[in-house]
Amino acid sequence: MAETLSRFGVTAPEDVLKEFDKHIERDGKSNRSDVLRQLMRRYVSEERWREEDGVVYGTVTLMYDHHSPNISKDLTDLQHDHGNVIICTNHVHISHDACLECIVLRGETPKVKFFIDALNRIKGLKSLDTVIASGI
Ligand code: NI
Repeated sequence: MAETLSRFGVTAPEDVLKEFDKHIERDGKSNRSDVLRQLMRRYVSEERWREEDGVVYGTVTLMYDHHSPNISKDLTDLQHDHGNVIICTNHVHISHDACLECIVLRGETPKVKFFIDALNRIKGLKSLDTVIASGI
């Protein structure tokens, strides 16, 4: 059966759109819609675990400048408060300023969710990427 498609409008900053198009062209992707559909599917699958019961496993990868005010202390305090869902943390000093941190998680969905939501509220993170596996 054919998929029913819906059309919607997207507003984006010009510089982001310009770079988006540059990558699409470089990667030989056919158009913006294809890439957006792919990103939407990934997002839906990434967020699905939040509605499931039971134990989930995954990682959170953070990038930040450790000179950013309070960030090192905030990250350490938060991880000490949520030790029950953290299996281990890998910290790599990428350069004089930049840090990469990968936190491996295991725990009941609400506890993992609570930790990730708290991480998202930490000021100064350059990126935060979550990969969670559920139903395994
Ligand atoms: Ni570091």
